Amino acid sequence: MGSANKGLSKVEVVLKWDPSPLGAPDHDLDLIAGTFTAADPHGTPDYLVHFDSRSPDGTITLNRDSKTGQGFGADEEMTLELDRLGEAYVRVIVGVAIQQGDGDLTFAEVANPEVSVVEDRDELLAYDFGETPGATAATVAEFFREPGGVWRFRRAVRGFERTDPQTFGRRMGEA
Ligand SMILES: [Ca+2]
Repeated sequence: MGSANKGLSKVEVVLKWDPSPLGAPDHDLDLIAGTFTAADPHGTPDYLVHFDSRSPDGTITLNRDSKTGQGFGADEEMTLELDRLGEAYVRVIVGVAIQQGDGDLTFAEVANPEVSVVEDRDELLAYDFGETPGATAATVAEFFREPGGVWRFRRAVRGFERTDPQTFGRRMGEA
């Protein structure tokens, strides 16, 4: 049976960006995952996973986080073990939010933001935020459970303008 029939099991999400110019305030981007149950698949997330919030059952893990984008390779990295999620969960949305100071910091103002979604060696998504330059947060990926039980991926790019990370976390199910 090919992987197309098997569905997704363990997925990695990687976020990279370059630091702000010398002397400018740090650019802090956050990977955020929201989980949704069949009772409310597009409403308020059942729980969120980000730098300050862990998955209660350990199925979604933020392995690496950054407040500056400094260093080589991944700045933030998240693992989603979709096949271990409880039966109640039917949908997971992954997005990226920019921490806001004064005013609205958008993806167009951040140097080289890039997010990718990979399972084994298969790249499911590579996105450079070129479609959402004026947004301060954006959903990028949707995982959903089919009636048969297998998990599928769907690209789900949607920008949220003038939205702080907390508000984005509450609204990301609208994507
Ligand atoms: Ca961060």
